[in-house]
Amino acid sequence: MTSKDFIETEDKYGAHNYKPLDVVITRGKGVWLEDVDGNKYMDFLAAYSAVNQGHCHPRLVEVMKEQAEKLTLTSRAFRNDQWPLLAKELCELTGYDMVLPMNSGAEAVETALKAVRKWGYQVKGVEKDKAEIIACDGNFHGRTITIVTFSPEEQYKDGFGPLTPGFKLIPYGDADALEKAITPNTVAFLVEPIQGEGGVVVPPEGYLRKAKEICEKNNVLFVADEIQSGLGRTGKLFACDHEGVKPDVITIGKALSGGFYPVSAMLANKEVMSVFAPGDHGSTYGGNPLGSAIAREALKIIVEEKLPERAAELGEYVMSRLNKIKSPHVDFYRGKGLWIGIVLKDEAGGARRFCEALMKKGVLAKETHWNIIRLAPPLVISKEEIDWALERIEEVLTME
Ligand code: IF1
Repeated sequence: MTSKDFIETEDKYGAHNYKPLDVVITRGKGVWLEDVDGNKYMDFLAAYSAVNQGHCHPRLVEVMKEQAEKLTLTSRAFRNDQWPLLAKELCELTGYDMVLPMNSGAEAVETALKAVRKWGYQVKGVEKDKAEIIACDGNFHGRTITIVTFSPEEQYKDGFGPLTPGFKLIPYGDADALEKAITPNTVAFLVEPIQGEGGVVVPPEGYLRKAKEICEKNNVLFVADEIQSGLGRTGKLFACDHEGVKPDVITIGKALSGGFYPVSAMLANKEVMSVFAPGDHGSTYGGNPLGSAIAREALKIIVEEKLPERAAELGEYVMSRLNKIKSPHVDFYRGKGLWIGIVLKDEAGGARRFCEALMKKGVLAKETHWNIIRLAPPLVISKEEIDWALERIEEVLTME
């Protein structure tokens, strides 16, 4: 079958809930991808930061094979010998007391929403069904009905009502707005420390610290969604680490399994996690031995291969090189670590044509909104590979 055949088959039988670039990938190794026609591409999206460890990391292939031959799923009706070790290792790495495992990122966020609501009723003493959660304009936290309720993107919720009550949106990066929005019924503030879908939006310096202080003062839980920003992408293990902020609750996913298997989690201290009693929440696959074994190894790779440090160093290098490009189309660059948004001028005619031009040159990147090119390669990328990509990025940014 050729690319064209695969595309036709997908479009005939698969739901049309995406509009992907027409490249049909069949294999991946490190930062490299290969399509069914034998063309090679460098991956500058990294599956939205799920493959920070690089495609088909040999250590993950090994662990996955080994565990798959041994035991894959018991459900949580029984215990297994991998989940306890993942839980312990995650808590030791992150400094949280306890962890609740799920599969997708959206499920981890849903878990956090349930936890903070129940905390509000049981611990804070909010009246039944009155809990309020504050989120930010420009957010992306997933696609469930409750999560799209507070999406700023009309399309994400249009046609899916009735939606879930109890959410309020405030401008991102504005700590005063947070202070003003809090009421006695506010149980939590949910925030991406850097907004991904928003277009790699880095909030003003000190914002997270200030927001955390405001939350503490008002007995409101600070919940950081680190599903995309966490696990090395921004140059630290968590994006909140840049401001020395330790959220009350964090959600992680994506790179937690290095692209091998959907594994997500919510982390918190004992006070918050203790609101969950047996039967309150769960998932058939959450904490399964296959996913847990993979996640344990994926975390070890992040630490042992110093992926956050690499992201910090190489990110700075990419940013300095980008700033030297004289492009008629670029308004400005922003980002942290190996997570960079190239914000184009209105006259540039949108980011899609630049991403398509990059694809023709062998670099796969994806636009976000209409005018932002997002760069987020796997964190195992070498300086030589970055130079190779930058050459092509420069060609594209300086084209007509
Ligand atoms: C898609 C975006 C990126 C996330 C944060 C939770 C989730 C995500 C901060 C949910 C997911 C994804 C989903 C993916 C595209 C992607 C994305 F453009 F849609 F927003 F990365 F920028 N919190 N982000 O970024 O995690 O349930 O998907 O595992 O196609 O929807 P999930």
